[in-house]
Amino acid sequence: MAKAIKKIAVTGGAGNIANSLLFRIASGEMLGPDQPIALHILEIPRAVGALEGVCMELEDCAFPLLKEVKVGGDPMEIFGDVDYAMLVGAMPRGLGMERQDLLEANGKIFVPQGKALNAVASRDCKVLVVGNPCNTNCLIAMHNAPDLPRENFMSMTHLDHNRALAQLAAKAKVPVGDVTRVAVWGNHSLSQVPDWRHALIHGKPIKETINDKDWLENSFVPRVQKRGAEVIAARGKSSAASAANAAIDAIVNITTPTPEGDWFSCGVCSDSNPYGFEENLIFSMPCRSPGDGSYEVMGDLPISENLRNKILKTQEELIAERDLVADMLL
Ligand code: NAX
Repeated sequence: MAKAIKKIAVTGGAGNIANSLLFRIASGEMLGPDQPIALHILEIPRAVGALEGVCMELEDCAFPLLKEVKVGGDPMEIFGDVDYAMLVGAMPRGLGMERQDLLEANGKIFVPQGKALNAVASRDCKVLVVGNPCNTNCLIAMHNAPDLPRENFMSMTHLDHNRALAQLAAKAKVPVGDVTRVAVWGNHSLSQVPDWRHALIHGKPIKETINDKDWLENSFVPRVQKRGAEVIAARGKSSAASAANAAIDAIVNITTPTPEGDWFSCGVCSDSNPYGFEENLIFSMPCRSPGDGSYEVMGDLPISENLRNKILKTQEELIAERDLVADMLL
C-alpha cells in the first residue's frame, strides 16, 4: 500500500540554501524513495517572483514523489498539518548590525513562526532551524510553540559536524566514512567546540592515526569554527549546497537508526541534559536515534576539565543570546 503523504514546510524558499534543499527533498533523498511528499514553501512578498521560478524548476524535474507544492507568505497557512518544518529563511546580518539587532530582527520572524507551528502544524512536527543565529532562533520558536514537544525543536549543527569529519579524514588520508564519533558542542558560532577527543579512525582512537595535538587544537578546531567564513571568502556567498546537505542529514539522522557505535551532532533542548549544562537552551550535543524520529543525548562521554571549560564558554554565549531575546520567550 502506498504511504501517506508527508508534508514538509521550507521557509526562505527563494534563497541560496533552499535552491539545493527543495530539490533534494523532492527527489526522495530525505525521507526515502517510496515516501510521497508535499512541499509547503514560505517566502516574503519581495521574493515571490524568484520563488515562482523555483516552482517552475521543481515542476520541470517531474519528481515522481512530489505530489503537491504549496507556496505563500502566511505561516498559519503554510504550516498547516506539516510533519517537518525546516526554518531556513532568516534576516541576514547587515552592515554595521550588532548581534542584538540581528537577534531582534530574527525574533520577529521566529516568534510568529513558532506561534503558527503551535497552532496548525502536526502535533509531532519536527522542526529544524537553519536560519542564523540558529540555536537562539530555535529557542524562540520552541518557546512560542508550547504545545509541541520541546525535543522536536532542533538547530542545525550538522554542517559543523560534517566539516569536522571532512577535515579529520583529509588529515588522516582516509575516506570520510572511516571517521566516526566526532562531536560539536554548544552554539553554531565561532564559540562552538568541535571535539576530536572521542573520534575514531578505522574504529581506533584518533591518536593512533593523527598523533598531533598541536594540529588538532590549533589548526583543526579553528578551521572548523571558521569554515563558513572561508567559504564566503572563496565563493562570495555563504555555504549553500553543503548547508542543504547537512539539513537533509539532520532529518535522516532522526529517521534512520544511528550506526552502531557512532553519533551525530544536533542543537537540542538542553533540559535534563546528562552533563549538567545550563537548561532551557538549544545546545549542540552528540545524539543517537533509533530512527523513529526520537533521539537521545549521549550520556556517558568522559569530559575532561579542559573540554568542559571550552564548552562552558560557548554556553556563556548561548545564555547571553537568550538574555537578549528574553522578551520573546513565553
Ligand atoms: P538567502 O538570503 O539566500 O535566503 C534567505 C531567504 O529567506 C530569502 O529568500 C528571504 O526572502 C527569505 N526570508 C527572509 N525572511 C523570511 C520570512 N520571514 N519567512 C520566509 N522567508 C524569509 O540565505 P541562505 O544562504 O539561503 O541562508 C539562509 C540562512 O541559513 C541564513 O540565516 C544563514 O546565515 C543560515 N545558515 C546556517 C547554517 C547552519 O549551519 N546552521 C549554514 C549556512 C547558512 O549560513
